[in-house]
Amino acid sequence: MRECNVIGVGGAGLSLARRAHELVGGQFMAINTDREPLEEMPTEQSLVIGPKTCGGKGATSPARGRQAAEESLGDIRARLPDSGKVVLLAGLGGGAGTGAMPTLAKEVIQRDLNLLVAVTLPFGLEAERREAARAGLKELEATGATIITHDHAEHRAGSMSLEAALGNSAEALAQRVQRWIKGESDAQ
Ligand SMILES: Nc1nc2c(ncn2[C@@H]2O[C@H](COP(=O)(O)OP(=O)(O)OP(=O)(O)O)[C@@H](O)[C@H]2O)c(=O)[nH]1
Ligand SMILES: [Mg+2]
Repeated sequence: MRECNVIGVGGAGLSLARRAHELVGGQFMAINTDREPLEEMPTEQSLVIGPKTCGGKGATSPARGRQAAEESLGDIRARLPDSGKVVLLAGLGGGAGTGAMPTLAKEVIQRDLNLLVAVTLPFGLEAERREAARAGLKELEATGATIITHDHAEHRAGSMSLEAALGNSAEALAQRVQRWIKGESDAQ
């Protein structure tokens, strides 16, 4: 079987991808506008996008995340895998993950690789972020990619700490990614 490529995008995407990669193995790649969190990733396959647009910091809005991906399209094309299954993970609602994911998904689809997009949706408290996430999700749907979502607003009980909720979402998505890789997923 061809290897699987697990790719995290944006701050939350990195932690989600890290957990998924622990479970499914294969190649791990990390993409972000923010340089610092990338340096802590256990992979040499990390890519800072939009150094001019974001100056090595967070994108802060999806528009700037998208611009970062466009600025670095050459690097993205050179670094994305050209064989194997691909899983793209991000927490929707921020700048880098939400803005860059559609560009990345389109590039993978153009390579004719089997793609899964796995994303979290923001907590109910994050109203502005929920709006940004909804728009981002629509854009991802338009690429035709297979998408699985984990909605923090649905899964976080009132008493649950933020840390626990984030851990749960990483675990839940990792397990669904694993089922997809094994061909047992109903996501399509
Ligand atoms: N599962 C999980 N979700 C997170 C984590 N941190 C943030 N989130 C969620 O992911 C959304 C996006 O946050 P980030 O990933 O930090 O944003 P980003 O893509 O890095 O965007 P910028 O920092 O603006 O460039 C947030 O609104 C939260 O809902 C995390 O550690 N784990
Ligand atoms: Mg960030």
